[in-house]
Amino acid sequence: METQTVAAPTVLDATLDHLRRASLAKVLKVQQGVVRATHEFMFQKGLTQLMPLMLSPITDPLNHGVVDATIGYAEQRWSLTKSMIFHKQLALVNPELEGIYIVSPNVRLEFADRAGTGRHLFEFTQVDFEFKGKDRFYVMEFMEELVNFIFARLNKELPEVLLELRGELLPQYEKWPVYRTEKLEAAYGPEYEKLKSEEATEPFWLLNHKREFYDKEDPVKHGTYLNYDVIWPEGFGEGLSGGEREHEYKQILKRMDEVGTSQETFRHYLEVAKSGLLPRTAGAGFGVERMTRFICRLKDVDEATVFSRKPFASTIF
Ligand code: ASN
Repeated sequence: METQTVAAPTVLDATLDHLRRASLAKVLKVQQGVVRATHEFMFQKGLTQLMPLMLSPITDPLNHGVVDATIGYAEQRWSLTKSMIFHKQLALVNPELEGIYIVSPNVRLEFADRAGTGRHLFEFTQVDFEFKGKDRFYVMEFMEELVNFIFARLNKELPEVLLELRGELLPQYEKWPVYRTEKLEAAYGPEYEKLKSEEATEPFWLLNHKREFYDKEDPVKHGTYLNYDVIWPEGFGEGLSGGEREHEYKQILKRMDEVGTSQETFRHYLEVAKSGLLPRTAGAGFGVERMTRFICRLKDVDEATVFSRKPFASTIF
């Protein structure tokens, strides 16, 4: 007698399911709306758009470990871009550039422990922006205004899609609440970010993460940092990070020492800093797919991709 066996789904089946799923086209429309509105806002505010770079001898050392993504070319090592933080600072050495932004692809080969977070992709896009001579208050207000601008645009352009995907139109927010990491941690324990995000109904700011050397230490209160994250509400978690930047040579060296960053790797960047050319800047970057996820209330950020980029998922395209 013949037995019918059902073949186990292959990687190709899973890829095709991901590619052909019902909501994809609508999610992409929303994402396109986010990018279009962002460009419009940046243009109105006078920022200059830079094209992204994917390779450089230096890139963001990041606050957490990832798998090395470097290649050899022309007798040196080139890193795939993890963020364009240093190129933002260096671009602003040009005396005529004041505010810049980049729609920037980032490759971060996350370890397997980030596969199930719903928030991580090993390749994603961030809108990265930076201002000369501005401070954290300016950047935070800028971001709040940008989000209201994007949301108002989407409500106008795609109301039916929003109703279908998120069940309601997008809100307009007043000023976002501001919290400090150490206070939330004391109140909620180590999972403070997740717990507060789950409880929140509007985005909020989280100040003072001890992070990469380039985020400025408070010159008055040593050991605290002039940086900020946006946390999306309803449990969607972190959506932006940024800060005022270290730009003074001695302070950069001190911070590199503290966090264990190689001076050798950054020797040319350090030379620029030593010559006093690095301007005082502040900026941030938000994840495009994460914003799409929040807007569309997607379970996993990977639902904002056409080709899965979930850490360690077997992927063939
Ligand atoms: N874009 C971020 C910033 O401006 C850096 C990052 O993505 N790690 O601070």
